[in-house]
Amino acid sequence: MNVREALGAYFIMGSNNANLDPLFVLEQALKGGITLFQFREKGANAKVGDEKVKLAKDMQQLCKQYNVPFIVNDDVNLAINIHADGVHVGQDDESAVNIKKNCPSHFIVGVSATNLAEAKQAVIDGADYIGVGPIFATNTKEDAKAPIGLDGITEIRDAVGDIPMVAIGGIKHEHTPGIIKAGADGVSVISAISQAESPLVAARDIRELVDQHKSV
Ligand code: TZP
Ligand code: MG
Repeated sequence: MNVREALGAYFIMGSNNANLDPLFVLEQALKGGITLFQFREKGANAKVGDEKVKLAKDMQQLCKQYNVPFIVNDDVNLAINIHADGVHVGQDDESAVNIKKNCPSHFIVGVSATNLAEAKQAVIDGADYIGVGPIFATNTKEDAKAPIGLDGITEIRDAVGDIPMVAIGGIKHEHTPGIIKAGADGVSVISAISQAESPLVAARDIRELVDQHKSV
């Protein structure tokens, strides 16, 4: 997988992020042209156990139909067990160093960074990409840190070299050009797609802006 390319229009969702059937929303987003999907099943009423595994597998299957890589948030064992394309971890999760040691070599490991020090450490730890943010204020993540803004993206980009990097947090489709100009390889969104009146149109709007502004 070309990680930098995959990071363009990165959709993240769990069952509680959508008001409609999450599988329907995911398929709409796939039809709209998302380039990567992360299964992030956490927070209020999140599915656990067999139900979580079933939803993950159903979503993975959909992603396969559209040739879009499927990444699991936090749950390294689930990612390995269902042969996901990778895992995304935050600062309080298993370390990227460990995951890299114990996972197949094609496994993509993404790490969240909320500031420059965390971003630099993620690179040292061998992350395949970093997710930086929140860029703007967001209600989707309860414990989100202070927004770093577009300047925060540029500051991190200047310090970490050319590691694939995606921006997250409070992003709407119209932010895409500015985010890419600031130094990110793409945008990752939850609510801009999962809560949109048409997830298909929302995904297509983001994808079109990514294609127009990203030079790969
Ligand atoms: N990490 C930092 S902000 C955030 C995560 C998971 C939430 C992003 O959701 P939204 O709806 O795109 O602001
Ligand atoms: Mg986490």
